[in-house]
Amino acid sequence: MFFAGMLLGCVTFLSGKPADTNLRLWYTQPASKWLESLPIGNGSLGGMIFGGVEQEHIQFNEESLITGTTQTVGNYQPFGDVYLDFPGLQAEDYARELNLDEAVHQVRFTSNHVKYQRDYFASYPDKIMVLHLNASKRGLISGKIKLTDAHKAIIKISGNKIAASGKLAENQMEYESQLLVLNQGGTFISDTSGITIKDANQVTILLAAGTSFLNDYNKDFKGEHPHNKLDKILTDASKKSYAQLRQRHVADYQKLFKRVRLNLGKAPKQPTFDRLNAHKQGKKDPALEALLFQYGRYLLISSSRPGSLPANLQGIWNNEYKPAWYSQYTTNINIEMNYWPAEPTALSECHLPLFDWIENFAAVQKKSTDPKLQTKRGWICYSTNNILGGPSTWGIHRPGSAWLSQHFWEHYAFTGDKQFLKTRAYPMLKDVSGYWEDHLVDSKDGKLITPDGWSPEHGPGNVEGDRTPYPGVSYDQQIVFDLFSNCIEAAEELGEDASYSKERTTKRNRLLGPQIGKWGQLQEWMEDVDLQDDHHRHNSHLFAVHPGRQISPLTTPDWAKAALVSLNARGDVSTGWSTAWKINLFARLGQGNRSYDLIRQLFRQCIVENLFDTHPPFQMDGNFGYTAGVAEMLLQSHIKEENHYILQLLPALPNAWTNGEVKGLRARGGFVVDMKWKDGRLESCLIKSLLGNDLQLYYEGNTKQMKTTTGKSYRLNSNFL
Ligand code: FUC
Repeated sequence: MFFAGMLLGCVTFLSGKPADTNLRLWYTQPASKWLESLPIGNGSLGGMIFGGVEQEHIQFNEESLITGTTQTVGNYQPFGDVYLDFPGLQAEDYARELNLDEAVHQVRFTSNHVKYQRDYFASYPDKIMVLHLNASKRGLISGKIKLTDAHKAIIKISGNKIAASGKLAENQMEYESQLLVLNQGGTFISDTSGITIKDANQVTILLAAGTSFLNDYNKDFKGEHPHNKLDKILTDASKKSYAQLRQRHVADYQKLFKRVRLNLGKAPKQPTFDRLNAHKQGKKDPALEALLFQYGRYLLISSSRPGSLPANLQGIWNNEYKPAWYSQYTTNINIEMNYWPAEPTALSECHLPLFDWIENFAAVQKKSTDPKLQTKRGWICYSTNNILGGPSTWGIHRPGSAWLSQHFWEHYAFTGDKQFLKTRAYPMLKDVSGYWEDHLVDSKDGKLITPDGWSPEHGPGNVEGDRTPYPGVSYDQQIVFDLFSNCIEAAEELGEDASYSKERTTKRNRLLGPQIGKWGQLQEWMEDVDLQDDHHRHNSHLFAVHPGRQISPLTTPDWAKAALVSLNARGDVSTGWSTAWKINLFARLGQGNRSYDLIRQLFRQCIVENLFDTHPPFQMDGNFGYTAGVAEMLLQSHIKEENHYILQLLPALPNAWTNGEVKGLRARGGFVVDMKWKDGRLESCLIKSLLGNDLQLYYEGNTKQMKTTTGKSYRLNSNFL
C-alpha cells in the first residue's frame, strides 16, 4: 500500500456553483449513449464524458490514431476508455454540465448527505486531460480507476500509474496512453485490474496519449515512440497543483473564447435537453441559438490548436472503428466548413493547423505516382483524404486544392499577416493557379472552361454520385474564379508579379461566368438542364455566393436573384452541414428570415442531445457551419471596393432576434466589431481598427466611408449614416 508522494496543495474546490446559464449545457441524468455524453478537448486529446455516478466513463481519442497510410485512407480510431467505479453511491440532486465559459465539465450530486463534485478538462498548455474528484466531507472518496485500450495494447500498472502501449496492425503506428492517479488523503493500492483508492479527500487523475505519427511530410510522418514524451508530460503536470492546472487551462482557453460574446436573450432555467425538445416543437429560445453558436467556437478551440492536426469530420471525437466516411478530411465541403467560423469569430489561431496539413498534403499529392494525380504545375487531390495525405480513391476532386487554398487568402484578409501572405499564402495560391492555367480549355464561344468538371456530388438529372466529367460545370468555374481573384489580390498586396497577374486577370475575365437559366435559376451545369425538383444536399453551384464572393446582392444583383431562386428550389430539408451551408447562403443573399427558417430546421432535424449536429450519424462540420452562419447573419465583409472592405452591419438579422448584442466579431481588413440592436434596428456599433485600413460601412442601403488609425476605436450610434 502506498501514499501518493507529490501533491496537489490543499485546494478545496467544491463550489457547486452552476455556470452562467447562457453558456452551459446542462443535464439532469448521466448520458445513456455516446451522443448524450459531452465533449472536452485540447486540440489533440479529446474525451466524451458520460457523467455516471457509480461508474463514470470517459471515452477518449487522440487526433493521430488512424489505420491509414499515404496510400490508403484508413479510419480514424477510438483510443481507449477511463472507468471510475464508485459502487454504492446514490445520486440525489444530480447535474452534469459543460461550462463553455471555462471549458470545464462538471458532475455534481449528493449521496448520503455528502456532496460530490467531479471536474474534468483537457488542457492545451499542459497537454493532458485532468479529472478531479472531490467531496464535501474528508475521507469519502473510495473507488477503482481503470484504463482500457480500444485495440490490443499491453497494459502495465505500477504504483499510481497505468500505461497502455501498442501498435496498430494495419500501419504499424505505435501508440500509448498513460494515466496517473494523485490522491490527497487516504491510500491507494494497484493490481492488474486498476488502481483502488480508499478514503481519499480528493483525487486528481491525469491522462495523456500519443502516437508515433509526426506531422511532417519531410520525415515521412514518422516520429518517435510516444512513451518518453508522455512520461515527461505527466511528470511536468504532476508537479503542478490541481488549482494551477485548472487556472492555466482556463486562462489559456478564455484568451480565445472570451473574444466573442453573443446575447440574444436570457436562457430559461431548464435543462438543455428540455430546451432542445421545446425548440424542436417550435418554442422560441434565442438563447439556445446563441448557445449553439458559442458551442461551435468551443468545439473548434477544443479540436484545433496550433501544432495539432485540423479538426476532422467528427472534430476529434469518435468511438467507432469504422466511422462514417472514415472520420477524416473530405475536401468538397466538409473540411473547409470546419474552418468557416475560425476568422469571423476571432479564432484565427485555430485556423493554423489547416495550413500545416494542406502544405504536407500538397507535398504528398505532388509526389504521388497515381496517374490521376499527375499535373504539370500545382496539384490536385481526391475527395477524401487522411492526416498523411492518403486518399480514398472514390473520386478525383480537381478543384479541391483551389478551395483549400482559399483559406490561406482568408487568413490574410482577416489578419493582414504579410509574412504569412508572402511565405505561405501566395506560394500556395500561385502554385494551384498554375494547375488551372494549364488545365482550362477554350469553349466554342471563346470562354475558358474546365473540360472535365463535377458538381459534387451528383450529375445532371440529379443522379447521386454520378462522376461523369462535364465541361464548364459552375462549381469548377466559380472556384477557379475565386482562386484567380485571391491570387491576383495577393500579388498586388505583395507588390509582386505584376505582369503575371495581368495575364491571370485576363484569363479570369475570360472564364465562363455564372449563367441564368430558363426558370430563373443560377445554372449548375454549362447547359440549361437544372431540374426544379433537384433537392441534392450539396449547393455546389452556389459557391460563388458563399464561401466565394463572386456573387452578391450589392455587386451582381441579377446573379444574386438567380442564386436565390436556385437556393429556394433546393428545399429546406437536408442533412446537417447542408442545412448549415444554407444558413450562410441565405445570409449572404440578405435573407435573414430565410436563414432563420434554416436555423429552426437545423435544430428540428439535425441537433441531437449533446448538441452535436448530425449528418447521420454525426458530423461536426454542421456545428461549425452553423456558427459561421450566425456570424454571417450579423456581419459580412467579403466585398472589397478599391482599397477597402465593405462592412455590412446586421445584413441578415431575422425578425426572431428582435433585440440583441454581439461583441468581438472580426471583419476582413482587420476590424473588431461590436453591435447592439433594438426592435430589429441597429442601435450602436463600436469598431476597433487593428490595422489602420480604410473601410466602408453598409447598413440597410446606406453607406459611410471611414479612414481609421491602427489601435483606435470608433463608436457610432444609429444616426451615423
Ligand atoms: C461528402 C458528402 C457526404 C458526407 C461526406 C463526408 O461526400 O456528400 O454527404 O458529408 O462528404
